Parts: sequence; structure tokens; C-alpha cells
Amino acid sequence: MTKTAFITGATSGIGEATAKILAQNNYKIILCGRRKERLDILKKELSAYTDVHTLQFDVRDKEAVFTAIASLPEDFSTIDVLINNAGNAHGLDPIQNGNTDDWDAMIDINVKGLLYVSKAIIPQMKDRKSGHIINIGSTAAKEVYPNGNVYCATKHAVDALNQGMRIDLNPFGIRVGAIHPGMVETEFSAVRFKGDTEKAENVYKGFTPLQAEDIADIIHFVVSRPYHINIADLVVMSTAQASSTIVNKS
Ligand code: NDP
Ligand code: 8X3
Repeated sequence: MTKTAFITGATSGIGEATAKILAQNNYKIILCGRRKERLDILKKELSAYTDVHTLQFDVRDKEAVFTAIASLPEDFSTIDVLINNAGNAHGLDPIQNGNTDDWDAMIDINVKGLLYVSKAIIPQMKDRKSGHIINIGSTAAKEVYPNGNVYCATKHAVDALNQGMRIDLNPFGIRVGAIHPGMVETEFSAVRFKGDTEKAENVYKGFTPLQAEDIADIIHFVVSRPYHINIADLVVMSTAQASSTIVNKS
């Protein structure tokens, strides 16, 4: 039977690439994000493969999250796979210079947004005793790097929530697992550096970083395993990267 995947942060990077690969592999897709124009373009493109529905909301807005998910039409209302991907870093400053608006954004989006979306979708998975939740963490969920302070804290929280969800949802047969990418060349650094494209491009210079499609391919692998297999926690780095700070650059 055709499965339905709900993807947050589908307007760019890892979420967009995941939407594409899942659409090409016969999943019905619910695309989420704030940028409506991008949602519309992607919907048009993916409709060549599958049925697509878009939901425009900010994951920080609790009411908007619940309203959007409650508004899903009947044929998109059964969600088999939830990919909690929406998130970003805002700023890269030592803690003593940190911008409190950046801190709020990261905590509200990466942690609370993930919780709101999960809270809205888990009940139906629990009732059906089936479902699969993929939480996108980061290598920043496993270690802390200089100036990464609050971003790393939010991703450590995602790691903890991933474990907590797996424990609490275990009696209901719901699979929960995290994928923790290293450096992936997406809009991530442009957002982190607030549109400074030169600074953002420099992050990925001198080595071959991961691409969004690499992570999407792994997500497809994870969700297509037989039901008795749950890939619980997966760290993926480019070959050139050994840790958050050790990158073999030419
Ligand atoms: P992008 O910046 O390319 O994509 C981020 C996505 O999140 C966009 O689709 C954006 O959509 C969405 N998003 C951001 N803020 C909000 C919000 N407030 N409400 C709803 N959606 C939001 O980055 P990536 O694809 O790289 O990032 C995806 C995930 O992967 C993030 O959780 C990130 O932390 C994680 N990650 C990224 C790594 C990297 O090196 N790139 C490495 C490890 C983890 P829109 O702006 O339209 O709302
Ligand atoms: C993103 C990975 O190391 O660029 O989560 O912050 S890093």
C-alpha cells in the first residue's frame, strides 16, 4: 500500500531532496515549510510522480502547527512516516557574545518545533500502532564545537528526544530513529551567517562535503527497511570529515 511521508523543512536542502527521492519511490508526500512559492514549485515537480499536499506553517507557532495538521484532507490524513527535519543554526558566536534572538530561534525551531509537530502526529500513529519517526540531528548532537554552543545544545536535545520518543512509543510499535549528518552543502550556512554567501560558501571549500541527496538516499534506505528493523541512531560524515572540527582540507 502507498505510504504517506510528512516532511518538515521540505523547501530546501535535506528536506527537499528527501521529498524528491520518496516521491520517486511511490510515497505520497506532505511538504511543509514557510516559503509558499518553494512549496508550490516543488509540489508541481513532484506531482509527476505521486500525490502531493503542501502545508505552509512556521514550526515555532504551536497553534499553526496543530491547525495545519488537523486540516489535512482525508487522503493525506494517515501519516506513515514523519521526518522531523526543519531546523537551522543562527549565528556562530562565543557564548559571551551570543545574540539572544538567535538563541530563541534555534531553541524554538530545532527543539520546540520538532516537539509540536510530533505531538500533533503521534496520536494517530499510537492509535494505529504503526508509524516511523525520523529525527534529523547532527554531529552537533554528539559533540560540541567552538562557538556552536546553543546550536549544539539544541541538537543534543534532539538526540535526547529521539531516545525518549523511542522508549515511550515502543509499546505502540512505532519506529523512532535519528540521522545525524556532518557537514552538508545546503542553505544551512547561508542561514547561519544571515545571507553572507561568501562566508557560507567558504565552509564547504577545500573538501568534498556531503550533499542533501546523500542524506536523502540514506533516509530512503532507513524508511524502506522491513518493519522489524529500526535504524535507531546513525552518524554520517563526509570522508574528509573526522569530527566537527577535524576536516581534511586541501
Ligand atoms: P536548509 O537551510 O537548506 O533547510 C532548512 C529547512 O528548514 C528549510 O526547508 C526551511 O524552510 C525549514 N525551516 C527553517 N526554519 C523553519 C521554521 N521556523 N518553520 C518551518 N520550517 C522551517 O538546511 P538543511 O537542509 O541543511 O537542514 C535540514 C536539517 O538538517 C536541520 O535540522 C539541520 O539542523 C540539519 N543538519 C544540517 C547539516 C548541514 O550541514 N547542512 C548537518 C547536520 C544537520 P522555510 O525557510 O521555507 O521555512
Ligand atoms: C550542522 C553541522 O558542524 O556544520 O548540523 O554545525 S555543523
